[in-house]
Amino acid sequence: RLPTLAVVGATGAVGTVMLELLSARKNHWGEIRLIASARSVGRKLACRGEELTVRELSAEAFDGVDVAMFDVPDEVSAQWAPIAVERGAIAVDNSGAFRMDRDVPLVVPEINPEQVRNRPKGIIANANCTTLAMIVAIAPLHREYALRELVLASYQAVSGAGQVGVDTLHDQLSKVAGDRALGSRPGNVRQAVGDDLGPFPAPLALNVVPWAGSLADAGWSTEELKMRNETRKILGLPDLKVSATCVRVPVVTGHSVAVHAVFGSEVDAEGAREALRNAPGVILVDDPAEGEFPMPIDAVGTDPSWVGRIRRSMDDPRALDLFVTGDNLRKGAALNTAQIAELLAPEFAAR
Ligand code: 11C
Repeated sequence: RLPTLAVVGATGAVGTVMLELLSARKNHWGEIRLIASARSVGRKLACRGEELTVRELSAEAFDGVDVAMFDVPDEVSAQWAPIAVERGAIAVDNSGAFRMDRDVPLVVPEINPEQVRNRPKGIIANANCTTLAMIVAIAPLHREYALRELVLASYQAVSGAGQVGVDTLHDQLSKVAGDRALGSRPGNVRQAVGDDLGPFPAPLALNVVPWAGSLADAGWSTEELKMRNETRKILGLPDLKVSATCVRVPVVTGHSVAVHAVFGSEVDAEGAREALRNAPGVILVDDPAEGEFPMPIDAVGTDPSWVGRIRRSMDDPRALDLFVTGDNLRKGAALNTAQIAELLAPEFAAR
């Protein structure tokens, strides 16, 4: 039989992309049930050509559900994913609530699909969007050259902070548009933008902000720690050295990462390109002479991680430098969650 799927957080930025993906991808599902918080109850949303009515998040909403996807804040997942499991569902969670739990696999279908079976809590976690953009390109290089260390700088889009992030950037851009004096004197961009910074600690228009997430120990941000910890877990390399600096940029959708990767053996740029050309979930866009680079304005709305600027380090024959861009709402969130759920669907065929 075709399993019943619940989409929790159906009205959010990721939930909206999820409904598009469920409509466009090969169908694996019988009933699709849309669930959200009380304020969205009764809203009608299109999915697979049908109009579905949003139901309120409650324990009963999970009765009869086989797979429940969660695209909600950490605290909502922490509370409700175990309730969905109690009611008989497998939970696929896109929040950070369970990713580092030893009893919860952190799955990227191109890298460790077998881990979906190893789920003692009935929960499977989806990685952070910045980690996902980068890791799909790093895993094939790790298989080729044995990864030892990553030095990362992210360039993260505002939609990583949800629809409020997108609205904030567009509002700020309209405030600064046309004034050619802005950005040439201290403080004048802040003044033009005003006090409404939305979810960000500083203006994003005409600026970059070296901050994403919240403050953790010793000056690191939670986003930087996620990149380190999740990369180690997905690749099964608990001692991998990872240093990340996470930066928010005035891009709507598409997280990018500049990567310096050190390996156990000597690398060459053409060998790396060959490994990436054949890798699932990756598209190689690496022709600077023709102006072809991985960039968010091209990667948005597409499934793969776009990889380019591949160079062997001038000072270390075991190191590569490269640039990766991926749609943070698709592979970074909804798509990877959908792919995990699709790995589960065949389990229900025989029931
Ligand atoms: C951002 N990466 O761009 C974050 C959003 O752990 O799933 C996703 C946070 C997470 O702000």
